Amino acid sequence: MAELRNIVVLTGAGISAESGIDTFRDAGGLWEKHRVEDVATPQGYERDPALVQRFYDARREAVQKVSPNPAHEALARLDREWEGGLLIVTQNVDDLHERAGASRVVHMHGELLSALCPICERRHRWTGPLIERPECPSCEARSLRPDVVWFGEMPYQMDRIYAALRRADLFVSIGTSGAVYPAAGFVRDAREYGARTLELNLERGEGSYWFDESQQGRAGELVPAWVD
Ligand code: BJW
Repeated sequence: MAELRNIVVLTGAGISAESGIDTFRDAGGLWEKHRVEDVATPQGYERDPALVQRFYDARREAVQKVSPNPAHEALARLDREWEGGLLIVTQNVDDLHERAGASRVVHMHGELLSALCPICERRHRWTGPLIERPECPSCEARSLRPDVVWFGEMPYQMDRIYAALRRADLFVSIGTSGAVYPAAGFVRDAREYGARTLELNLERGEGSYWFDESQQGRAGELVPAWVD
């Protein structure tokens, strides 16, 4: 194999499952309890902002009660020790990678602990409930929205992500079902650019076929074993 220098790691809800955060599409996951169209689309937010704010307020509260697990900790170790290029692209809106100590992290679907002004588009760190409709601290807007990416919206930092994929020698996907684009297409992009590809997931997913190697198991076991 060519020299390994640049790594891109993609993470999904499965990496936070062992911390006690619900995934979306597993049995008992968020999409069994809430309609996607109601809580994860701009149209749903327009129809009933209070319902959507409640959904994200509850998740913001839940995330503040849990801790990073051995998978987050192993990636933070990799981040500290790997001298080559590394980008951890997470689809997760929790802050467990950062709390474990990782810093080379991109939140392509936004962050629970950030609120976005729909008028001036400034971001504000937000730990309290948005249902209380706080005004924007920077302009005249009378409410803030969750700083997350809903269906039909453009994920964040795509230029930075594609630049890292183009340079990648290794692409590793952890705990994601591969059901949501553009993240689900990264494995094919990385392959085309010449990277080796590895999947670490509880079960084989929709995109497993595209990986050079696919390992099944819990992220809390597979990720430390891969990193160390
Ligand atoms: C474990 C485990 C353990 C469990 N250990 N593993 C047709 C074709 C192609 C695309 C489209 C299409 N029709 C529409 C689209 C576009 C659409 C899309 O993909 N739709 C699909 C339904 C088909 N995408 C979009 O609209 C996106 N924007 C976009 O495309 O803009 C245009 C564009 C084009 C080209 C380039 C760039 C832009 C936006 C998508 C936004 C997704 N938003 C959400 C909500 C974010 C906020 C929030 O958190 O509430 O993102 S939806 C939800 O799904 C969330 C997640 O990040 C995302 C992915 O879910 P994830 O992480 O994979 O979770 P699960 O539950 O699905 O899977 C968990 C996995 O873990 C499972 O496999 C388990 O087995 C495993 N697991 N325990 C290891 N212990």
